[in-house]
Amino acid sequence: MQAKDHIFAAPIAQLGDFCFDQKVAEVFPDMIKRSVPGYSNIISAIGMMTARFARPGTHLYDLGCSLGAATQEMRRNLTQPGCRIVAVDNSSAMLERARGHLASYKSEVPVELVEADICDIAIDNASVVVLNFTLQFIAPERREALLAKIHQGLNPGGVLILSEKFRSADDTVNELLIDLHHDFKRANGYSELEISQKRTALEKVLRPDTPEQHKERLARVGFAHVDLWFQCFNFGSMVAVK
Ligand code: GEK
Repeated sequence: MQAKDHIFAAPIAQLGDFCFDQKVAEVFPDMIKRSVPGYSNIISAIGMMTARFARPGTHLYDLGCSLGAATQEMRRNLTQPGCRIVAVDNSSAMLERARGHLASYKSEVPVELVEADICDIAIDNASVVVLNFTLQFIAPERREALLAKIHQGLNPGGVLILSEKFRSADDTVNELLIDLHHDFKRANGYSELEISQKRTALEKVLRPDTPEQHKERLARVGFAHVDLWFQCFNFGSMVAVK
């Protein structure tokens, strides 16, 4: 049974900034499924793209891996020999649980779990890189350097799968997508108080870009082929091929 997310259910007098601590790690699978429209579809598609883009003897990266949901899907779909998956997160609570989660499946594919800031790690000989709802937590001024490093570490023909919460450049559409997302959360059992407290806690730590900003930046760092392959309300996923 998955632990249910009640983190913002009671009034919190001093609402701090959201962080990925022990409490969040405990309820994370429930939280992300009830909060991110399309999450399960995106995880499945990460597996499908891994099967297509992984090359023998290369590295695959899951950056901001949380409990390793994408890592596990990559591992399950990897058929090429001599590969290694590197899963990185800077939350020790997340990584501890990811280790247990990944150990509960049988697999021959080596997975290295790394506790680090994804802006500080080396990326090399990569065929697949996943940023599944992680770039949005990186300070805006550090995003381009991180994407440039990923582009440099990918082999020609390699892929980056970038999933994000988006902002729409059109204010009216932006409000509509935010409202629809809140309807989605209500339909998944979150109360008005939970929705509004989480919104406040995320305000400073999650600063979304528009799909256009993402596309322009990915092209600027050198990706030859970039497009959105999925969107549901203000959440979506892009594919960028070197
Ligand atoms: C999934 N990809 O289930 N360095 C390393 N990790 C970071 C950093 C950083 N600078 N900043 C944030 N994180 C996952 C879901 S969750 C998305 C990703 C969400 C980590 C943070 O600790 C958390 O585990 C993850 O990025 C973001 O497919 O909660 O909305």
